[in-house]
Amino acid sequence: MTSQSIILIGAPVDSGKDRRGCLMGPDAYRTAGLAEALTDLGHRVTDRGNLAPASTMPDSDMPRHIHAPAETAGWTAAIMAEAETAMQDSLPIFLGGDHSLSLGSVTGVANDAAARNRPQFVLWLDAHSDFHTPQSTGSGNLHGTPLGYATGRAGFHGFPPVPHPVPEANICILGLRSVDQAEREALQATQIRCHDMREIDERGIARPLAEFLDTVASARGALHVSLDVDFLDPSFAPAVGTTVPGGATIREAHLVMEMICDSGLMTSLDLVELNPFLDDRGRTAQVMVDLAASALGRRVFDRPTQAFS
Ligand code: HAR
Ligand code: MN
Ligand code: MN
Ligand code: MN
Repeated sequence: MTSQSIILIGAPVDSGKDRRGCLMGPDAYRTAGLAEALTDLGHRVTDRGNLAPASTMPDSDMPRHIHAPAETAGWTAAIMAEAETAMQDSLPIFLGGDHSLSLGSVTGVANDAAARNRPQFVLWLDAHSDFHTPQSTGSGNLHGTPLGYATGRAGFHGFPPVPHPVPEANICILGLRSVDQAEREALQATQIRCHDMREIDERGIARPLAEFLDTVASARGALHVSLDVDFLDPSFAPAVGTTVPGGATIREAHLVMEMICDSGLMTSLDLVELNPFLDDRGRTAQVMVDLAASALGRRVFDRPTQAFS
């Protein structure tokens, strides 16, 4: 693949849930050699270091059970602004941090796409659909809400406005196996493409992905990829607070990344939910770095693109 300018943006967000540890994620990716792996592939890599949250005021309209809403709103503002800047001339990789990071990354890149008159698409690789609003979440954990926020659902009091919501039809979720009742009902009323693990077992992972990538290509869209550690089966990726058995295998995950790379469509990437406190000798951090490298050109052999449909 052609050499790209890549910006690493550390976002040690740990406020999207109760269990602590995701704040160590950016440094775990650095320790596992992310910048070196991408440089070895011929890319120009700049590490911007870690962001800090903007300061915000609590909003009394936020439901009481929401965990750390003002802190997460501050992160959202800071990440959104940084995403827009980074998109000017580079491919940003957001190093999480828990998945509430994506309240800022997805909306920030979508603002950039709107300025360029390009439709924004999102590929969500996750066991969870993360489509809650602050009113629908039972847990009160905002890492379960970024797709709700990015699509413009109401109720995010005290958070930055979302001037360019991502159209539901432009979102594809792969890997689902834990969806709350309120999310299921809301999702079923949308055009979001939801592919659960049963469908992936039956059809393979390549076909639904190829269909989505074709749509992105036809629309000449920008593609944000959000990779949650728990997309993977916990036997390969134990370092996440919300393990759900029955996830993607290492090969399924690499195939996804290799197909994304071959498509040439990816314009931004999140690596989220890594909790290094729960890792086993750094192996989950290493898997995530290897997957990012696959998405950006690491190959055994070059081969022509295959048809899957
Ligand atoms: N749906 C559940 C909740 O809202 C679990 C959300 C867990 N989210 C993540 N990211 N780990 O996908 O609490
Ligand atoms: Mn998630
Ligand atoms: Mn998840
Ligand atoms: Mn309000």
